[in-house]
Amino acid sequence: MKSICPFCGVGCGLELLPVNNIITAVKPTPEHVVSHGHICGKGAAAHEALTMWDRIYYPLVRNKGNLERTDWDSALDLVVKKIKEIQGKYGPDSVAFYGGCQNTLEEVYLFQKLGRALGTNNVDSCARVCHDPSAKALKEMVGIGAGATSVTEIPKADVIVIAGESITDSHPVLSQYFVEAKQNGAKIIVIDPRTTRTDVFADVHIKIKPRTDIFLFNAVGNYLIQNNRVNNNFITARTDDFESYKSTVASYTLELAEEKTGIPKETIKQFADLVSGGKTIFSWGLGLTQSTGTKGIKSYIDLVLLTGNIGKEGTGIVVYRGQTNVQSSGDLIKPDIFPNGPLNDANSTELSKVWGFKPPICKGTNIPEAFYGNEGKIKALFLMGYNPVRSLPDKKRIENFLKSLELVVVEDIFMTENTDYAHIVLPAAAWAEKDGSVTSLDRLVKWRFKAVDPPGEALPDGEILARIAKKAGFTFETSPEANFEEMKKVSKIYSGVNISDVKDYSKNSRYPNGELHLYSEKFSLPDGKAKFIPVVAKEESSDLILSTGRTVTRYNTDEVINRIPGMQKYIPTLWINPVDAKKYGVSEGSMVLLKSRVGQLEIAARITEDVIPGVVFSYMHNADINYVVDAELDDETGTPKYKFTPVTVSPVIHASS
Ligand SMILES: Nc1nc2c(c(=O)[nH]1)N[C@H]1C(S)=C(S)[C@@H](COP(=O)(O)OP(=O)(O)OC[C@H]3O[C@@H](n4cnc5c(=O)[nH]c(N)nc54)[C@H](O)[C@@H]3O)O[C@H]1N2
Ligand SMILES: Nc1nc2c(c(=O)[nH]1)N[C@H]1C(S)=C(S)[C@@H](COP(=O)(O)OP(=O)(O)OC[C@H]3O[C@@H](n4cnc5c(=O)[nH]c(N)nc54)[C@H](O)[C@@H]3O)O[C@H]1N2
Ligand code: SF4
Ligand SMILES: [Mo]
Repeated sequence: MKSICPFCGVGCGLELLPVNNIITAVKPTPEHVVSHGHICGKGAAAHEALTMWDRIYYPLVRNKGNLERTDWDSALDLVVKKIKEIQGKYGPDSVAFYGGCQNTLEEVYLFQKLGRALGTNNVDSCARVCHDPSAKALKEMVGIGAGATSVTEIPKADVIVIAGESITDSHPVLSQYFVEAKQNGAKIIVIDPRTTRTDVFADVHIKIKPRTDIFLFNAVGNYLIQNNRVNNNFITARTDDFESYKSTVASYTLELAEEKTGIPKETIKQFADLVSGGKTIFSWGLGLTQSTGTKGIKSYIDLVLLTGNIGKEGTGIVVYRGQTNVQSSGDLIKPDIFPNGPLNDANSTELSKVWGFKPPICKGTNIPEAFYGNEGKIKALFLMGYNPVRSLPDKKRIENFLKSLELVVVEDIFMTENTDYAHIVLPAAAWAEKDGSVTSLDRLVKWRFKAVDPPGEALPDGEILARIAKKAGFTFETSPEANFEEMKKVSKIYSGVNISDVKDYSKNSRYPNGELHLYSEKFSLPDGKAKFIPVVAKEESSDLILSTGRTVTRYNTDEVINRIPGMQKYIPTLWINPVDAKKYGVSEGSMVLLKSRVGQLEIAARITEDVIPGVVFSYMHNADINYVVDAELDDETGTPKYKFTPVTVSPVIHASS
């Protein structure tokens, strides 16, 4: 049975081999238009988690402190009764619906529809903590909040810039395209404060000081303008606001960039010469979104416009979106926008014609606003496939917030750290146990086909949401096909996607209308032109910064991979440069105390030149790292700046007994 890997946004095609309702093996599907018969270790082992003993088999309700088995009707009656009670007491916006990036597109669509049916726009997904800065910058500057080219264009580029992303860890199957690009003679520039495995592709590695990327990009922009290396025809014909960009970057000299970023100006010049010398693809990951945030991405997209590298073969923008379906979560479930456009009466009325009810038009609360700025407003949370107690920063604060709520509903496939805080737990069917589509990081929409039945009484998330809606007096479609078609009626970008192409892995089913590279003629903004947005770099300094990120064998909060036999052992470490190790008296393998404004942790030191002095690094898969990571939020999107927490380290000295 065909399926799409449930982990990262590459969305590799899998062939599942079930025997007696158990998937015994996974093979790659050669015909898939992106993965072409490649998968990584996570995809190959994905099925092994499905049969683990602590899948949730039955609905559970907390009674005198313990979660106890109940039946579906009682559990869902209670969900609706409690939500209504709380909304009756505190108003419709006292309840929020968050999650869904490991769900299908149809489930995400139904989830936001349910929240809105119950009278609130408090709907959001983990796209918020991940690539919302990318979506926002792209929407404002080129029109659509998604990558502008497909990954299959990578081998056609002369130059590829990879900023703040480790391909070989986070999107490993894309490595094939970089190998091909190199064989074709492409030059690859990596911008990252760490040496990751992605360095094997790098012709130039810009080992930048964290959060100084805007100094780099503005200086490159200024250098190109000063040396007349910009694409004047493109700028004149296809963009707005170049003059204000030009005057903003005028003070960013190569010398200033060298001082702030720690990168020799000759290397910066080499970067500038390369991106203005041939067909270039600009790509990025969380090293920008969770570090310099939306502003950093804007200053990077300015370089795309300056060099006219968009809308043609072998050029454009690739955004390494994270989870299997996070692209469509970002497209469809947001508290400040409907799936058909801005929150206003006209759009609400248009939705009511399809939905049979009129959604409210006041802005909802997003995830960080609820968890950090709540001031008692949110009283109940419905979490679907979302594990905030592990994934949000300042973990102590999150624990206290979850404890303070009157109702926490958790809909998941496993008992997780999150279910410790749940009043009601709803057992969901996992990816291979249901049908539905997902949208990959390059806008490719593909279908997953059900291969096995869910365990116990677990149900597909879509079915659970439709049952809740029914109990609250609404009629929702349950079939994924019907929901896909309904979604197309309300989301313009998806309206041209054909479900039979979605089900055929050899077809290009990208939205909108199968376009490989967007904006060949005009941008999706009112006057058809792209928009320069000038950005001013902020001065920031700290003796030691904690950065967090990924490794190829683990996945996010580790709740799923950790269940796979053979993949369970994992010893968290803190990477520290030899210079800092000496400075702080830390030796290889010894325990150090890592401390920030919000918390502390003891962790083993790994002394390595793979990280620059002034930065320590740890994998985010460690359940406790977010006790130390601070909750500084991006000013435009609220995305946490997981890559920049001022910390101290010191050797752990235990008193001898
Ligand atoms: N194996 C695996 N794959 C995954 C995931 C996983 O958990 N495991 N998660 C998925 C998800 S949800 C996501 S969002 C993606 C994320 O994929 P990536 O974007 O690769 O995520 P990270 O490893 O968190 O961060 C990327 C890089 O940013 C660098 N960086 C930190 N600060 C800065 C800075 O200031 N400037 C620059 N230029 N770089 C900086 C870090 O050193 C790191 O190497 O991966 C997806 N794929
Ligand atoms: N320090 C630090 N923290 C970070 C990051 C970082 O770089 N550093 N990165 C952030 C990023 S980019 C992200 S995306 C978040 C991820 O944060 P989360 O989305 O909270 O983490 P996941 O581990 O992906 O959790 C997904 C949950 O969905 C459940 N699940 C899987 N499939 C299904 C399904 O079909 N139905 C249902 N109902 N549940 C399902 C899993 O069991 C799991 O509990 O973490 C963020 N946290
Ligand atoms: S690269 Fe991503 S989608 Fe492909 S098999 Fe690995 S985890 Fe799955
Ligand atoms: Mo993510």
